[in-house]
Amino acid sequence: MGIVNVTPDSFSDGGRRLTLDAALAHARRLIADGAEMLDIGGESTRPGAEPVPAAEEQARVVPLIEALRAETAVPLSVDTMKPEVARAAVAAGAAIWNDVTALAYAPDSLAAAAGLGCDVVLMHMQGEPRSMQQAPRYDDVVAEVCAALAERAALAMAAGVARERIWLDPGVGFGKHRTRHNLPLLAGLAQVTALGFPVLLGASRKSFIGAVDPRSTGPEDRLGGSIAAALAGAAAGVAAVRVHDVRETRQALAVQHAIAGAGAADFTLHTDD
Ligand code: 7PM
Repeated sequence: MGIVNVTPDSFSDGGRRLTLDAALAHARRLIADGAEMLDIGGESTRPGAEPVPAAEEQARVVPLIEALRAETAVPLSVDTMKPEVARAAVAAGAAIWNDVTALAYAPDSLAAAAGLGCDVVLMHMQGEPRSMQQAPRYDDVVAEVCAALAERAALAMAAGVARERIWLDPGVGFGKHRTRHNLPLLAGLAQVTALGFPVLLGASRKSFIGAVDPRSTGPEDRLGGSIAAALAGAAAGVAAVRVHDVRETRQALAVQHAIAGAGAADFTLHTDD
């Protein structure tokens, strides 16, 4: 799953069309690099970010979803906690509602997801985006994340979301201490996949990587660590990884897969292809 942000930057500042064109160009590149899904976000879910009003968020993501829908069959996901934005995104052609609050932000989120009939990603977060990194606490991070996700999945199903529509995500970096919580969570991912739902893992460029590697100079300098986390996820059976660097991640996964296959080939076929 490739990450597409539709947010004004220093180049496109003030220009809706420039922002859209930059995001569209980026989305096309991710597809060419092998993305099998795209996650489109209008920046409402960023820790510490200024809250973006629903109308603004919708005006950012809907035109991109419409433009992509017209040219690709790649499933599109919308990264939002607001049911009105999810509704508009699905109407525009999104197939997946990726909600970092696991449908807990608005009182009508669960019913909205059930009514939309789209896939939903239920991500774990302790606390709320503005304050979640202040003092995250767990006795057993893996067990508590699993219990919370199982509870949100049960609530979603009770509200009418079909079991087959539900994805779970451990929420790396969302109310987790950079090393004390994120690393054990990544080490224990097999317990999340054992819950029986497809799991999405988002570790790309996150700050725990910078905490492990003191040489890392910032988010752009975390590719190696992002790939290490994606490989750990694949080994634990996650169904998808949410990443910035699709091409490099696919290459790493392809080599991991090829090496795993080579062991068996050792005592069967001996060919070069
Ligand atoms: C600043 C801080 C900018 C954090 C962006 C982020 C996830 C997600 C995000 C995730 C799912 C990022 C995050 N992360 N949705 N949305 N899982 N399902 O690093 O891990 O992209 S936003």
